[in-house]
Amino acid sequence: MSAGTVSLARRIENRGLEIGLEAVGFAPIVPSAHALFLKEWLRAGRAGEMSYMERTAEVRVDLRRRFPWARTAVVVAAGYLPYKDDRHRQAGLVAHVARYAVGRDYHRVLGGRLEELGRFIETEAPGARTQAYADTGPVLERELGALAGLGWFGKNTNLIGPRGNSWILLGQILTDLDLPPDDPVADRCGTCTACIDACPTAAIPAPYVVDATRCISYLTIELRDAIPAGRRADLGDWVFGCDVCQEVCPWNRKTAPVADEAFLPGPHLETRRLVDLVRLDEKSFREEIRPTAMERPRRRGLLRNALIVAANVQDEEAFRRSRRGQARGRGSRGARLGRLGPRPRHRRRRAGRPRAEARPRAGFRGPRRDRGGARSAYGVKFRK
Ligand code: B12
Ligand code: SF4
Ligand code: SF4
Repeated sequence: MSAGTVSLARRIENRGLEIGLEAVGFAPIVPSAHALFLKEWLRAGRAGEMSYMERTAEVRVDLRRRFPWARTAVVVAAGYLPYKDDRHRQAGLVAHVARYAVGRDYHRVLGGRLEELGRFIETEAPGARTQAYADTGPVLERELGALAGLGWFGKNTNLIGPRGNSWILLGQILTDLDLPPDDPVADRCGTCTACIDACPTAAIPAPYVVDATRCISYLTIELRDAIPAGRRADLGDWVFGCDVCQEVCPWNRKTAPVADEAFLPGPHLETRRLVDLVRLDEKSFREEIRPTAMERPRRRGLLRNALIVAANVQDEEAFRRSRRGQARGRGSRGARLGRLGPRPRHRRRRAGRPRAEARPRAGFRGPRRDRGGARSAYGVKFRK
């Protein structure tokens, strides 16, 4: 590498730090060393309904298939830990929302910073080509992060990053510049298995493997349909995402919260209790939730999660005051809502059609208190 490219890399790194990134590293664009692992993961059905993972697998494992011009990935990490401990739970607010989602939508926050860094690169190296992604492209972001020396893969598969913790989000700029690669960091998990032992749903069947179909994060964020009855109790009080395998990681214990305003709790959670969330109307969703990462499962998915959590934590007021609770017993409407899942798009288009397809699945029973201890559709009992 010439002195020129080394100094350009340092300027890019410094600029990244100036605009609020925690670290910037450089990785060569090479085929994935774990291509077979990804393919096996997909074949075993661990991706569940995330069909985009399957569709883009060939590009993920070899970026040059879609970006033949790309030589280097400028990989960035942004620290996001908004607070220590369980602030929202303590305040009686919506208990558990993954910490990455309590602030503004990181796709936009990080996307904006990457755009700025991309412009800087193009100014410093006129004619350079760039393509930025923040969880939006067909990229194995953690593998690129590891290659760029930003951290190592924890056994929970999260990248444990530059400040020695995994409370980071990743993004990258692919460029045709040849920039000097950073050295990978050694794995420091050692004999620890805390994340594997603590996962409430046994979603980490082996070190470095996550079975998404069991993971609360997948069930509450990615799964579009109803959460299978046998999995509803697994959510516990997680309304959106899950942080357990990070909370128990000894590397995360001493992390200080960030001062970055973008990741501090926003109005969508500051005052919201579960009973408010189950009544979330379209207007509040549009105005308060949409600018955050919590918009991903759409309003219907959030309501689904909140109702399940209401049942799990025995919050009867929340259930009673929910639209579903109020609709219960009103024949077809109660029945229609009985599916407890966001209606897939094709069904929504035909929403005017009555009955047959609106009927709940066989065996559905609402969480009725008067059922004398029968297990509810949420997989939990309401106490008398
Ligand atoms: C699909 C996805 C999910 C799925 C599947 C998770 C998973 N582990 O794959 C679900 C919905 C469950 C999920 C959950 C979460 N996610 Co997510 N997710 C993604 C996404 C879009 C793709 C990940 C992927 O490629 N999965 C495929 C599997 C096979 O990849 P992998 O598990 O990383 O496996 C690699 C290694 O295991 C490695 N490998 C194989 N064998 C071995 C052996 C050894 C010894 C080693 C070291 C490595 C290794 O090879 C594989 C391929 O690179 C990325 C963004 C992106 N484009 O990369 C974000 C991303 C990984 N998610 C992220 C986050 C923040 C989360 C959550 C923390 C959110 C939350 N709080 O709820 C949880 C964490 C759950 C967990 N323990 O992983 C961040 C992770 C940041 C970080 N510090 O690592 C990412 C990078 C998004 C971002 N831009 O910041 N996620
Ligand atoms: S995010 Fe939660 S459910 Fe998913 S692997 Fe980690 S601890 Fe398990
Ligand atoms: S909890 Fe232990 S095994 Fe899991 S990622 Fe952290 S150090 Fe590694």
